[in-house]
Amino acid sequence: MMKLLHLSDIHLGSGLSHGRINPETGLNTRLEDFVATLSRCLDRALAEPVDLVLFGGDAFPDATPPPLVQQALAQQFCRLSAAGIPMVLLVGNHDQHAQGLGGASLSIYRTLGVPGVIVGDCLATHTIETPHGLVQVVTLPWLTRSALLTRPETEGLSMAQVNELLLDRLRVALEGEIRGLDPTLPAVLLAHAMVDTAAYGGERFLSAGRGLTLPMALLARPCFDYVALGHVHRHQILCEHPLMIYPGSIERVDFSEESEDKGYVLVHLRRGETRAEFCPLPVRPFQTIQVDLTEAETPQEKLLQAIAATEITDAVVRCLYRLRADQVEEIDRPTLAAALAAAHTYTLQAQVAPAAHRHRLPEIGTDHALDPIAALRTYLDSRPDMADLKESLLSAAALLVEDATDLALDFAPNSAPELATDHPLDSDLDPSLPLSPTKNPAIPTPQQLRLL
Ligand SMILES: [Mn+2]
Repeated sequence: MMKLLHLSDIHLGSGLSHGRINPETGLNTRLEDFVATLSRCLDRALAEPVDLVLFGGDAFPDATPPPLVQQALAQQFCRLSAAGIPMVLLVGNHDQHAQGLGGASLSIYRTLGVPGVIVGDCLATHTIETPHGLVQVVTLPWLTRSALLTRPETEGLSMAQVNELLLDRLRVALEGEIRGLDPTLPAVLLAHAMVDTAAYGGERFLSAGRGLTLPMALLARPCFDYVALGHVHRHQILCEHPLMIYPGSIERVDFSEESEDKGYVLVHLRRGETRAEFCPLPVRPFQTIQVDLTEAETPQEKLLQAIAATEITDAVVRCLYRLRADQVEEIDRPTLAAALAAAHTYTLQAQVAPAAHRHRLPEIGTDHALDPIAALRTYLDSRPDMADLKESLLSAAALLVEDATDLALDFAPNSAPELATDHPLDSDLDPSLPLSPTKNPAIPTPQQLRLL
């Protein structure tokens, strides 16, 4: 019986906003967490030892990781290479260049000829020699339309029509690979894909037209003894015959993975008798504290009680609280900071509830135009409770207006079409987190008051 270790979605170098700088190493603690978890995972591969390691794609947040991050991953995979354990590194959507011209961040391993490393950046069958015999691995990386279709073929078609055409091409191409398989040898399909029957976390929802979704039946073919998936961050078993599994990400990338177990899959491969076990990895906890203080007589106390009731030691914590405008001054940040000191890192996000009676400002009508600064001044004149903030808000607003042109220019290159079609399911951006102004010039909704 052949033993495989299947892991996926490492995303090394993402989620750094949840970490802090380790003064001893100068590195972000979340990068260190991810490396330690990957190392623990590969320790198992070496200790068994397994016959083959399958990586399901998304090594980094993008195709151009900084050298430090690229090197951290290489140091780990080289341990397998040194021990003579072969591995297949599949290319996920985050590993591909946005232009779709090939050249993924993992291709360097093939260029360097690292022994035992196969890079799966196209649909192909690889026959791999292991201590327990030969195994066939069909690699199916993340598909972009340019992989199977030319521009003239897709001209004038809707997104749904393009996806249908792409699926037709894939069916034919996959059939070709399947017909070429040697039926006397075990066969594995390694795919980075969104499969239609997969369950996503409640906090993430599917939106039609973004990324290609593959029907489960297309991949669940009896010729495969195991179907190893990557892309969805939540671990799940999609099919029993053949066994088809998403191991999920190895570390929590953002708060949407707060309640998910993280780990890898150990597979015992045998024709018709394949077994697999999910092996959890001990990863840093994420904790959300959410409190509505609008009815509280002593909001500060209620917030402190909620913090005290949560296991925050060494966790990445976010504290979301809702309060009335007149309660804002009752919240004392230094006291909250002291209460949250045991957390690994924390963010405080206050939401000010809108006042019960909204009154229109007589000075602002549709009959005359106001520039943004004048509009803000008129608004602040109507808010005596914000009088002491007025001058700082006005000067901050003036700076924003001055920078607006620069920000717009900075923002434009990031909205490349390929990025726009990237599926939000494993996006590294947590919409609840404050974004740095250079990355997103969008102004928070008026009810949002960020205390960090
Ligand atoms: Mn992915």
